[in-house]
Amino acid sequence: MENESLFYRDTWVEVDLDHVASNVMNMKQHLPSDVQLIAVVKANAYGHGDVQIARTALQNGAEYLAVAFMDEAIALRKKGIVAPILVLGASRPEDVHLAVKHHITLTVFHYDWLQKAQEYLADEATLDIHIKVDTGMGRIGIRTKEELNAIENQVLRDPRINMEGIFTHFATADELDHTYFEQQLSVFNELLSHLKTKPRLIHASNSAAALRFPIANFNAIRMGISMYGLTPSLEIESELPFQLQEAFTLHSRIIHVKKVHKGERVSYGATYEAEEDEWVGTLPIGYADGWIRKLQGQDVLVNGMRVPIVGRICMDQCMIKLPKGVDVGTVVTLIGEQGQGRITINEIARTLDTINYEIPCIISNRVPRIYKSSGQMVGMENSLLQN
Ligand code: PMH
Repeated sequence: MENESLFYRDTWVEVDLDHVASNVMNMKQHLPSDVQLIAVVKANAYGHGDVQIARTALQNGAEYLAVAFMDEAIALRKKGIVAPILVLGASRPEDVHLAVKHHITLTVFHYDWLQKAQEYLADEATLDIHIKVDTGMGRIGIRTKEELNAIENQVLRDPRINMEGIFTHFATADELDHTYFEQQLSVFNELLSHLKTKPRLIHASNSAAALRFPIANFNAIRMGISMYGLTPSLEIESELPFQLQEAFTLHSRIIHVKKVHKGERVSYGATYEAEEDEWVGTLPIGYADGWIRKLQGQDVLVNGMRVPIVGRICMDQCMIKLPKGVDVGTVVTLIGEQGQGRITINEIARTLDTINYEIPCIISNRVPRIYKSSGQMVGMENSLLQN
């Protein structure tokens, strides 16, 4: 690896690809052998890095990839991924030629969209589609058998369009109460019964449903959050059929250490006042990295011990209170294990009053991602210095 492609600021994410591999393998083992695994790698693989996660998932049993929009799919193609990719969200009808060119599968969720897309399709083109059914998520998708029939008839008459799949999405599969999940499932089954031909792939389950409800497997599931080692919700954590292994950790190094005397202040607003003579360290991470101001007061790990962030978090830096003077360059773990200490993504989500999904997504591309396998660095992504 050339030095040019490294990074020059001491803040980085480490992604343990072995953990991703084991989560995928465990899910594969949990599923019947005829159920395919679609690895959801949208949003830069939930902040972990699209191509590395895609490759790891494909090498460990995933058959298909899914992203949110076409740019994400094209990005994966440009990085050499040849596996099938489904765009889960909306694409523009006028962009169908790009889907054809890059062998990207598009989601059809409205009859008018299909008609417009047909106008833009070249005669010799082949477009793979999955139909999206809205069974209660209320986001995108067709809702009636009339719409489904209209789309199916239109597709069957057009040799350029291959209806490869049909799918829906659950709104509450991660909740203890199964009622709404069951309602959605029966709406989906009812609509499926009106299809003239069953497409090759029928899928409904996200991680939570795939982990909990075999009845909703059909012949593929879409694995997102659990591939990254995170529970779909805290309330179902005790029900998980296998141990998930968190892949994403966040680290920095202390760049400055000083003694702050009693009464002296720290950071914008001068809101933090030292109650006694204290050691304060500065970290090169701030809200522009996604380490947002609401994390003031959150602990980080230094020499395996918890210490708090003090004063306001700045754009690129923040300060921590140290029990004693430590060396500049000391590694600080903001998410992950260090010695006896551990800070989980769920803990950060709790501090921010949000869900674990949001945490790796908000750590911005400004923070380089290092990839590890068997404890060794096997890759690196620094979006700032790419090309
Ligand atoms: N399928 C669709 C259509 C999705 O939107 C998502 C996640 C998944 C599968 C994967 O779900 P999982 O991560 O729970 O396994 N989508 C989102 C979302 O739009 N907001 O949070 C998660």
